[in-house]
Amino acid sequence: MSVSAAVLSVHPEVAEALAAGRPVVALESTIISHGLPSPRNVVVAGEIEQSVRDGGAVPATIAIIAGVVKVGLTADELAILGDPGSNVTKVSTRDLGPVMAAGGHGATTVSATSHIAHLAGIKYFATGGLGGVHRGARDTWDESADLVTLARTPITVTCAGVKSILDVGATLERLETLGVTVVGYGTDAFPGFYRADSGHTVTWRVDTPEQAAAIGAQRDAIKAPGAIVVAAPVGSADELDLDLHDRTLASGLTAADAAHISGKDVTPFLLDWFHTQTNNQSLEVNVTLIRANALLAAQIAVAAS
Ligand code: PSU
Ligand code: MN
Repeated sequence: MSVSAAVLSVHPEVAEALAAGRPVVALESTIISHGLPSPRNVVVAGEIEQSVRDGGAVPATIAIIAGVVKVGLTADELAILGDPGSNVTKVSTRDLGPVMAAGGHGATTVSATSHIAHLAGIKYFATGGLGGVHRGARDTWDESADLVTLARTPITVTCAGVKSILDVGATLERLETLGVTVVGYGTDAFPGFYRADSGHTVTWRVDTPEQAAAIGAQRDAIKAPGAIVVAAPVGSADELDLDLHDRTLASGLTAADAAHISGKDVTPFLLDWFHTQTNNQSLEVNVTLIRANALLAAQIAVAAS
């Protein structure tokens, strides 16, 4: 796939690894700019990249810096994304053109990151939790663009399921309709982001990185258009307490409603609500699970290479 270097700037370390067929894992940047509080976000961004390296792969964090789509960021670029004063737009696939045209900074969601990773030839991607169908979607029609992008983007994304702020059952139904393969990692239960078990089950299960890589290879062989979601639960010792989770979610949904939060602001609002209301316990769970996902994605990329 040829894309002008003027719009898609691949970091030399990433470009060399891709050219040599070495494992590379894409990472999103919305979690840095809109999912985690400053200044911890920049520290965590570095830790996530380190987890990918620990797993034996090269990290490629994706974002838009001054209108240019970057695949693999420098420390200075990570710092720009983490600074609340930088005016970083949350960029889903529909926002790519406008932010590039304006020469702005953009933090890419799972949707935009998957699209760019695939364009750059990267087949593995790690995140915290996918977006999906929001509670109340019957009235609001609020469904993350992550779902439709995953339907048409043949990558393997490692995550802790979908965010527990969502309607998880409805999201799983939509993933089925959209042709996205969902695989539990070491579990038959679909993970619940802050919680190991969402209360829903998965159709497919793998227990090793090799098994996950084999599914990706066969998907590619048969040219199935959609993503494979490798859903890895947070460890039982690291979960958010169930009562605290349910109470915080209920109060957060009420608060979002009262403040008339809608559209792309809903997810950042609820994540921030969790972090403040749980005294950062949810933040620690989020950091733990995303680092574990980054490590696992690297192990899958290594197994495939
Ligand atoms: N996972 C996290 N924190 C996040 C997100 C995922 O642990 O901040 C982000 C991802 O970028 C995902 C986005 O694509 O939230 C979904 O936003 P929305 O619901 O507006 O589509
Ligand atoms: Mn939305």
